[in-house]
Amino acid sequence: MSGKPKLHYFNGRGRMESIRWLLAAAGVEFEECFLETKDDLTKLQKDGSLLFQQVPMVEIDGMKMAQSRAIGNYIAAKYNLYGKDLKERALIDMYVEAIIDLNELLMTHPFQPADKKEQHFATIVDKATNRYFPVYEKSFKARISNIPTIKKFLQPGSQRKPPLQEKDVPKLMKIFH
Ligand code: GSN
Repeated sequence: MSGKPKLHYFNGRGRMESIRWLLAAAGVEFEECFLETKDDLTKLQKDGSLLFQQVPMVEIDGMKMAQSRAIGNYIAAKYNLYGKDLKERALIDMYVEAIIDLNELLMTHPFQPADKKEQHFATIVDKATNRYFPVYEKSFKARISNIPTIKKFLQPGSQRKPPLQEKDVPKLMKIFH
């Protein structure tokens, strides 16, 4: 068995993408096991691999970790990406929680019923524009994109995933609903 972390999720961003980014930033190679069908999820649920019967799940350091925040916190702490003191860590937690809030809105958009989609989209635009984006520094994207490990992750051919497309929705509905 290789010592690489093994990520169990579907082949898309969702709640795993920030974990992929963290590992990429830390310069850690990882393997991915993609759920393609409901049976793939059921198999993991039945063999006791999922603490709360949910993915993301990451095999790392002899653990089968569940809960995306817990996984992210573990990787960030392990690779010194979690601040130099409690106050810096608190700041990181605040920025992370805000992005998780926004990501929840984005992730659920493709699954909104047709009559709610337009309003939901308007909410996303409003919250992104007026609540979340102003908080992040203008220079943030340029600075982060220039960290060598991130630069590599942003190149074509990396394990970074594209945004979810409408065409992917039926397959995900079959796996998770
Ligand atoms: O952040 C977390 O890992 C958890 N608080 C939520 C994980 C979650 O909701 N997983 C869904 C798949 S959708 N996205 O990530 C899941 O595994 N559903 C299957 C089920 O039987 O609940």
